[in-house]
Amino acid sequence: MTSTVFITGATSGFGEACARRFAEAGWSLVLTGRREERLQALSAELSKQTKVHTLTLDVRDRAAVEQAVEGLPAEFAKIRGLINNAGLALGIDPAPKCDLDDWDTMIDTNVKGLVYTTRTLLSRLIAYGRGASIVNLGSVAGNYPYPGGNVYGGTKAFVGQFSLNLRNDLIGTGVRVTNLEPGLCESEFSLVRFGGDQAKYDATYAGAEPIQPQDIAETIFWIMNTPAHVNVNNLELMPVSQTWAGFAIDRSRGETK
Ligand code: NDP
Ligand code: 8X3
Repeated sequence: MTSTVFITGATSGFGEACARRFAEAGWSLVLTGRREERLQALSAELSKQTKVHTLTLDVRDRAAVEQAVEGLPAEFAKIRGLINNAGLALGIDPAPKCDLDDWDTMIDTNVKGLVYTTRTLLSRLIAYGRGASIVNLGSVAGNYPYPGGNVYGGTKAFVGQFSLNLRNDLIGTGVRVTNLEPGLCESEFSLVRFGGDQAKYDATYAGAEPIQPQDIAETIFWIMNTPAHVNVNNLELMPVSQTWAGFAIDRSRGETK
């Protein structure tokens, strides 16, 4: 029987790379994102390899998510894999300088969008049962604080705890849940974060040999194809070039006795 994977945010980066990786292995694809043209182009390309269904939607729109899933054609209705990938960071300013609208957008997308998609697809994943998987895109930003990480890191910490709690609730169903936590990866993520500033994008990755979307796709493909009795709970990935900085210390108080 053909397996079907539902990928949110398939119009670039990890989601697009996952679409290619799963198509290569013959999985049917349900691809979602807001940019219709990109979805159509990817669909036209991958339809030569496998069955593809596209859903142009904004994961923040709960009704749109529910209607899209309800209206899935019969041949895409049985879902084995859900990749909750759609997400973004906006800005890297310290909290007092942040735009509250940006915080809203990150919470609405990374937290609420992921929750809407998960809840709406759960019955289909449970119906698939043994061998089904959910992979949620968390981040190292959910594990470690960094300057300017504020709400973005908070949303990814939510993804981590939600993933663990979901595992508990799905015991006995056969559905696996993984929180995948990448570090520095090269994708449009940084263009989005820096408002399209190409120089900041280039500086982010310069000389660092960051993880590529294909590396993430290969990892997700592996997670979803581990034996059905195995659950990868959390998996954190960083490029070899990335480690941790030390604690920050405020020395503005001058000499102490
Ligand atoms: P990209 O910017 O390349 O891709 C993000 C995808 O999310 C796009 O396809 C975009 O599609 C989609 N998306 C964003 N907002 C919405 C929305 N409201 N509704 C539907 N789709 C949306 O970034 P990455 O591939 O790098 O990131 C994917 C995920 O991985 C994100 O959750 C990110 O937080 C996480 N991550 C990224 C890391 C990195 O360094 N790159 C590291 C760790 C985690 P469209 O604009 O067409 O809607
Ligand atoms: C993306 C990785 O370090 O830019 O989630 O927050 S980081």
